[in-house]
Amino acid sequence: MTKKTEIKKVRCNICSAGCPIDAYVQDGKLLSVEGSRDWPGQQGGLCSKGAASRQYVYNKDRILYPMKRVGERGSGEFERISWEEAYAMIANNLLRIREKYGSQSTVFYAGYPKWYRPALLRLANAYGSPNYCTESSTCFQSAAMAWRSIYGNNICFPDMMHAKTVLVWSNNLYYSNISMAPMYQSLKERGVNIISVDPRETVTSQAADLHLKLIPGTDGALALSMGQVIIEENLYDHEFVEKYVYGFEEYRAYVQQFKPEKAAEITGLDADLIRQAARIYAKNSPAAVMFSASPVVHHINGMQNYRAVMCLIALTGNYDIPGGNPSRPGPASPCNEYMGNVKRLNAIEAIGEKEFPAWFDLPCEEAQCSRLADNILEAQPYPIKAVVGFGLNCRMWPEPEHLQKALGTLDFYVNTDLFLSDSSKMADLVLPAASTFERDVVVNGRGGMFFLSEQAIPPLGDAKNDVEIMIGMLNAMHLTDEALGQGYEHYMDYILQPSGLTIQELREHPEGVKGKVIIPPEFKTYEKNGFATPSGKVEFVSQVLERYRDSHGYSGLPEYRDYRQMSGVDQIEYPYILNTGSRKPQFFHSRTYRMPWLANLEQAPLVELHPEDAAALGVEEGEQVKVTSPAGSMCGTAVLCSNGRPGVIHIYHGNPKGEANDLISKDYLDPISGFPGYKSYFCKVEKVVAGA
Ligand SMILES: Nc1nc2c(c(=O)[nH]1)N[C@H]1C(S)=C(S)[C@@H](COP(=O)(O)OP(=O)(O)OC[C@H]3O[C@@H](n4cnc5c(=O)[nH]c(N)nc54)[C@H](O)[C@@H]3O)O[C@H]1N2
Ligand SMILES: Nc1nc2c(c(=O)[nH]1)N[C@H]1C(S)=C(S)[C@@H](COP(=O)(O)OP(=O)(O)OC[C@H]3O[C@@H](n4cnc5c(=O)[nH]c(N)nc54)[C@H](O)[C@@H]3O)O[C@H]1N2
Ligand code: SF4
Ligand SMILES: [Mo]
Repeated sequence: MTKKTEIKKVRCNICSAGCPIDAYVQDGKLLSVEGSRDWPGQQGGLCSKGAASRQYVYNKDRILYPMKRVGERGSGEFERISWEEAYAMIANNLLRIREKYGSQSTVFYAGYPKWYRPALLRLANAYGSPNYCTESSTCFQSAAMAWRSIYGNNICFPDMMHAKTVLVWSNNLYYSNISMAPMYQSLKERGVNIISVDPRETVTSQAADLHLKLIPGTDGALALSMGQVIIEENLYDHEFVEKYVYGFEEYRAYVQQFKPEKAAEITGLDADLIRQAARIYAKNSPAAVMFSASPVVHHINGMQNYRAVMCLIALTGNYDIPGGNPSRPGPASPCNEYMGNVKRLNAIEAIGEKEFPAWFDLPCEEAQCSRLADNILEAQPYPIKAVVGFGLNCRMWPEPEHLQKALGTLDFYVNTDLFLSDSSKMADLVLPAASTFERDVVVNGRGGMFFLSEQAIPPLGDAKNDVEIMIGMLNAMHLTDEALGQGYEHYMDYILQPSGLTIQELREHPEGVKGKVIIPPEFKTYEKNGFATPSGKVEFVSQVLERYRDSHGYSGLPEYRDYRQMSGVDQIEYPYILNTGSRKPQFFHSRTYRMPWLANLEQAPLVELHPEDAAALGVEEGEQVKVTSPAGSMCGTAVLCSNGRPGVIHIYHGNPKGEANDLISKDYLDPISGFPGYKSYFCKVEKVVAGA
């Protein structure tokens, strides 16, 4: 007999916004989804990706069973096995490898999903490996490092609700974080001054009062120039600077090189516009800076560029005040998002430690794995023999085939994913992850609220949630961990402990429960606690970076170095700046290309050209073009876009029909953060002539 339809309360997990979904379920099947009607701001709505959730869950590429490789690596030939066999295979291989090569020879890697990361770190620790790492080697952590090098604490997100001025330093929330749109719109209604720094006109920048449409990757020169204007026009906060800033005199002297006329040459902006932006930001306090996890730091000079931006907050006295950038909650880093703060083992050298030492001193609590492929292929800093991946996909990394090749040489490689991705095909063993509709997960919301994202349907096939799989691995290897050791229910209670709540309470209250407030809502905390930097002050000259001046050429000041000079690329041969990966509403990295509703919106990879460049190349809208960089080439369809700057080519990444990451060199990395220069490499463009 057909049962009646139930509504289950689930959090979408296609991106990290975690929008509340009402899932309509009948007979264990997901019938439809809509944004929770009882959630303010959602009211039935979901973005295109969330609305297509059924195509995510019931996708033909879903991995449904544990499967062991039977064909050649990469052939995609697998044979179904039981969970017992899978766990035994993992335990045998990982314990053998640990015995022979040491615990550091196994790398534990997490892709974009954030919720299971603390558990993976625990698994790595229990095994004894310092090599816990994530895709955050390309996302967020460089901004977090920049922040820590100045302020010592975790990044302070803007208090836009109380700001008079909001400086949106590269963020296109209408595409990348749509749940913030109502709040952003309310800024306009309140008459807040909005300044946007973005090389393109976007929905977000169009709502700004001032748009600084700079050349990508020149953010540091702009920020230093704003600093110069603020000091010259005596608009800075003398009291804060005198009392709390270390290195102000060096900074003051350095910014003299970036008078607006000079910065205008570097950034392609008008000098008066730079002055205007500096004045609006400095004169209309409280002023908040809104950051992004990626575009400013996806350059080989990106970490220092963001440091230059972040110095403006202290310079104008907007640090830790209401309406500025207050030092209060907000998920501090992906790893602290959940309770049970746990530290990475650091007794053994981790991958990335020699090349990117500041990453480890401004502790990112994970290893820097941008060079994972080289680490494997060159046995550096020691042999890497196994990878335990949860959502590892080469598509997001520069020169994806290089990582594929490296994965193919491993002694043992297991990947857990929802889908049989390209990198899953290289594995010896693939494990089926449950989607958000198939698992219970504790969700930590704003203001100390906790929710349960409830399991709406039984897992498809033999799928299990990622943390259950980690628990299975831990037990199979007879390892111990206090949070994971007693099963998944206990794990949920364990991570809830600091909030004083239990999983039972969350089950009884689908509307959410308020937990104990751990960090009180105080401002100007530095008056009591100082700053957790080596000098105890806000460091305009970072002592941590200075440590590596001789060995690595780092500078304590937020020095601007121009990537056009640093790159070593012949810019006569490759005359265009290549900016890859600005978000599109319907795509989420490599994942949503699998969903027909979304993939059908764009049949081919699009290469966005400014009309002036298209005219010079003799290319018309819709024609095929070949884009070539020193690293590789790809073909796509030309789209003429006047919202960007002439001389800059934009391509989205992750498209299986044409991968922008094939164009980015694996060695084109920020020497401080290790982040790839996804947003300012170089290319040439040619029209593809049919039959030629
Ligand atoms: N060219 C270029 N490249 C970029 C960027 C760019 O701007 N330009 N951006 C970079 C940034 S900021 C980021 S964050 C990275 C993202 O890089 P990735 O994390 O690699 O991105 P995804 O493709 O979203 O996810 C990786 C895998 O996780 C799987 N997955 C999804 N949900 C789950 C789950 O619940 N469990 C498990 N086990 N697996 C799951 C997906 O199916 C997918 O195969 O890309 C980076 N790469
Ligand atoms: N739909 C969708 N949403 C996503 C994602 C996705 O793949 N799809 N990915 C998620 C992830 S992992 C991340 S990190 C966030 C990123 O979130 P956002 O930072 O908001 O996303 P982007 O569109 O990459 O970049 C924002 C703006 O930065 C501009 N930009 C590019 N280069 C530069 C530069 O050199 N300087 C400056 N100042 N601006 C620049 C772009 O033109 C763009 O308009 O989005 C998240 N949300
Ligand atoms: S913004 Fe879209 S994809 Fe992200 S959680 Fe919300 S509905 Fe899901
Ligand atoms: Mo990201």
